[in-house]
Amino acid sequence: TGPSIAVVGVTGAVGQEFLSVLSDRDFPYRSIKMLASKRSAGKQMTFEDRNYTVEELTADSFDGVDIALFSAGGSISKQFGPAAVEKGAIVVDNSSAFRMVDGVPLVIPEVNPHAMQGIKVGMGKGALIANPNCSTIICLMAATPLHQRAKVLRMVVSTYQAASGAGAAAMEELELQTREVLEGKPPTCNIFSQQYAFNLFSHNAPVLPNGYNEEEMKLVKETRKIWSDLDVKITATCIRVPVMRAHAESVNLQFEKPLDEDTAREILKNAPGVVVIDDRASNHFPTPLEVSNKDDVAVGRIRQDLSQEGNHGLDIFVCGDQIRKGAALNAVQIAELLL
Ligand code: 11C
Repeated sequence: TGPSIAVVGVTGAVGQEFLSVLSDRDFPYRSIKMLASKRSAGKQMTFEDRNYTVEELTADSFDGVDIALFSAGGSISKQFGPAAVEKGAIVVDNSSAFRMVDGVPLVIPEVNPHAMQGIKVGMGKGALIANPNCSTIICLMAATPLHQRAKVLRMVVSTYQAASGAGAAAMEELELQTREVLEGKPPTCNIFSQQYAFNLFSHNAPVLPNGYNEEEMKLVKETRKIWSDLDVKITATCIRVPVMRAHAESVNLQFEKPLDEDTAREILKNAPGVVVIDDRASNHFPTPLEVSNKDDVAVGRIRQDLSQEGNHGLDIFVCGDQIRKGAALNAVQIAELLL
């Protein structure tokens, strides 16, 4: 029993994580299709003790599919997402292709589940739901509970983003380069144009005419859509750091109403999907390694921003697994809301 599922991009890092999360959460399904590009078609894989053959993604792949989880890049989503919807599937798309399209819900289940109200398996037609960018999800998991209490007027985000955001090949390149540098060899630069191991650099997304890169503008635009607040002021600087699979973000918040750090800590302790790691005495705060392979986003360094008067500002430091809450887990949570 349960819906018929298709996983698009099943051989990728997020595709594989979709399967782990479906299994971990005992997601009910009556059938599951493993879809990928022609290159991967025919590969054998095992999932929950059953053998599957990876099938080539075509427009006909979605006959009888109730929920399609997509993570195969924006152009594949644009090419096949609408076709899947046409066939009656509800597409949960992890790419940026449809996030900013009017009428497409952009959802973090803990933050704005109401945005996808009325969209359910069995409603008799397909639909498209977008999964936000990983850095937006991780930031808003911590910022939203505070926003709900004191209303964020301005947010300054600085990210420290992991290799996984650029895919499995970038993770492999980080590992390879680390070995090469330690052995005194020149690092192989296929995915990134410069040395990644023992270095950091501005995010590899294209830089726009306004000087921001696309990753930074995603944080700005997606937050406004998710919060339904076109006035919130946001600025961001996104950096790629040599970390495997979890992003870290420093977030400075300015509020309309005063909010003291103790109240903020209590709010965050009670926030779903958030854990507080904020031990000043032993200098223990969130790290990417501690949240890797975990569902919860960790927040710490919760402190009053001294540069803002009257408790109107806070600084926080957030870490979250990019592949899990930043992508696959969030999408599967959306799928749960469809049942
Ligand atoms: C990164 N956030 O960490 C990116 C990757 O819009 O889904 C995902 C880009 C996107 O590099």
